[in-house]
Amino acid sequence: PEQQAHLQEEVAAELKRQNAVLVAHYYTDPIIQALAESTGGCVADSLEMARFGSNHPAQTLVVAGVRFMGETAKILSPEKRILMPTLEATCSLDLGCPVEDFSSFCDAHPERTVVVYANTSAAVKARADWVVTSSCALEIVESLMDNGEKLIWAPDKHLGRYVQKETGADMLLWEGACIVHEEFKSKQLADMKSVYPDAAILVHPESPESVIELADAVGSTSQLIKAAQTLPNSTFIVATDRGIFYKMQQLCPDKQFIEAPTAGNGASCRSCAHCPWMAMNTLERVLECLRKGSNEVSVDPALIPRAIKPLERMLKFTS
Ligand code: CIZ
Ligand code: SF4
Repeated sequence: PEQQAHLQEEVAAELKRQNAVLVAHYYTDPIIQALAESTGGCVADSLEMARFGSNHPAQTLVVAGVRFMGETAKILSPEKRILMPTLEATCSLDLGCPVEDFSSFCDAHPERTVVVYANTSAAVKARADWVVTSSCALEIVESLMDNGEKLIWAPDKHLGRYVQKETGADMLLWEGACIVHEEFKSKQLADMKSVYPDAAILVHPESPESVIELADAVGSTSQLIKAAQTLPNSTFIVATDRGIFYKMQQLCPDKQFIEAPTAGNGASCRSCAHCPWMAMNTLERVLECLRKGSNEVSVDPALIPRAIKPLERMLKFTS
């Protein structure tokens, strides 16, 4: 702990010296989230990370999260220097949606509007009409549907299925999944609920449909944090990355938060309620990228003019 405190001070000093700002996702280590807060940066979901980064005057952003978050920051602010604690932190949704296959899929359905989740590569975003995150997907799809548009949705099939069910939109779904949320199991969740009958169940819609069906509140990370604050329950079973407990506990110190069960709880499961790529963001690596100016994010300049359009549409729609 003493060493951690020392590292935190060093990062804070380095951020100041370089006039840089730390932008962290809710799924990163609580130590990194606390540091982002105490140094004038932000802790948020991917939508608000993107907005904060593009609005902030700092010329250097340190993005603690996964690769697509750093790329999004670069696309929105090509003139800024974007550093990441690691460039190896990817996402199973991004990996499961290679641009060549995705482009062919889109080409086969030219009459459909292409909506992609933020968890995708810059090249996939460049092929899209809209980028959405889980906190604005329902509203954006609803408005496209009101406009009479038929959609292609990629890459998360569970979130896609959920949005389709809620809105009734005509959507062709890509077959991607998040390795963290896909592990939540409805049978075990129902068993846990019987042990905590008064608990409210909070579920991120990247989870399987059978898990979503048991939820008292379904939503993005920021929406689940809001539900934890507004629902009257004192106990919550939470089906998303456990990194979110930092913010929930901070805002609701008297409430109890329990991790929703996964099939492989224990040593056998690499991704049980915690994203292995988010976990690659350590305090040591935050300091190292700042000191060395290493792990600078680059995006093919040829992609930026096309990738920025669907991102800016999303930011404008939600502003
Ligand atoms: O699972 C993710 O990567 C999420 C929830 C991203 C986001 O929208 O903040
Ligand atoms: Fe991707 Fe899932 Fe990790 Fe989020 S939690 S970055 S969706 S693998």
